[in-house]
Amino acid sequence: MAETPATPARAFRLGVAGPVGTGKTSLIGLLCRELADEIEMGVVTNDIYTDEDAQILRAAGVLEIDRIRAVETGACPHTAIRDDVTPNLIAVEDLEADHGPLDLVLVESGGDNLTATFSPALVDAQIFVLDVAGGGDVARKGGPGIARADLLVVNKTDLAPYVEVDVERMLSDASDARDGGPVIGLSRHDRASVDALTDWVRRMTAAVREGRHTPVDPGPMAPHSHADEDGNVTVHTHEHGHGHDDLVPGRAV
Ligand SMILES: Nc1nc2c(ncn2[C@@H]2O[C@H](COP(=O)(O)OP(=O)(O)OP(=O)(O)O)[C@@H](O)[C@H]2O)c(=O)[nH]1
Ligand SMILES: [Mg+2]
Repeated sequence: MAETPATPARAFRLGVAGPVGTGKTSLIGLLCRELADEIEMGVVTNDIYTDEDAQILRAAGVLEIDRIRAVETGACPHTAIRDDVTPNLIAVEDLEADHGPLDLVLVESGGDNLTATFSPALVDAQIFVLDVAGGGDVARKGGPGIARADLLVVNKTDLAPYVEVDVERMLSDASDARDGGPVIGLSRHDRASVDALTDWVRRMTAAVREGRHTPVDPGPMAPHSHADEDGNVTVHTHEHGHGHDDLVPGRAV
């Protein structure tokens, strides 16, 4: 009797993280535009107080409006992608219940610091996005997202001449920081780079579907601080088992 191909119980969850303004929403819009005809997709965005990124994607018409959901984190977005993933997990599960079976759900972290990483409890793989406008040295500085995300994207390569960045050098520094792990220089104006990105996502989607991919935690974020409305600064880390519950004003936890 012919074997029925195994159907995965749920969609491949792909996180997109990176500093503010590097092009995470644009990259997700690009992937929807390029792949929605061949892959069943959904999107979840994270912002502190708004659903602006979801609105941008809906307005761009890249995907059916109800397939784009927003999580308003109410706190720094990395809390929701690293410490308490529940609101995001619920958003992904709701999407799948309403539109499933889906092949791929893209989860965007709100713009955050250079070391924001997703928890493997939330995503199966993650893309970390830098841009050339952030400076040619950024890739060399490393950090868990740069060093160990499943894919590093150096975006907006079309802007390199204006910000005096040597793209080849930045890509080779990035590759060194990742011990040869995949790096793609991307510009929405450069067709070959868009094809490289969509190929990677296609291959990763197939690998997850066929059980050939094991999620890896890029590692905890570096210690960092937050200031509340009264200007009180709280320093904290994201070691395993320690979340914002452990916040102690004025000292690292
Ligand atoms: N020149 C150029 N600009 C780009 C490219 N990709 C994105 N941008 C622009 O970069 C700006 C920021 O893009 P977003 O996609 O909103 O960035 P983001 O990382 O989602 O931003 P936050 O969610 O606020 O952190 C926008 O003005 C985009 O149009 C690109 O390939 N080339
Ligand atoms: Mg965004």
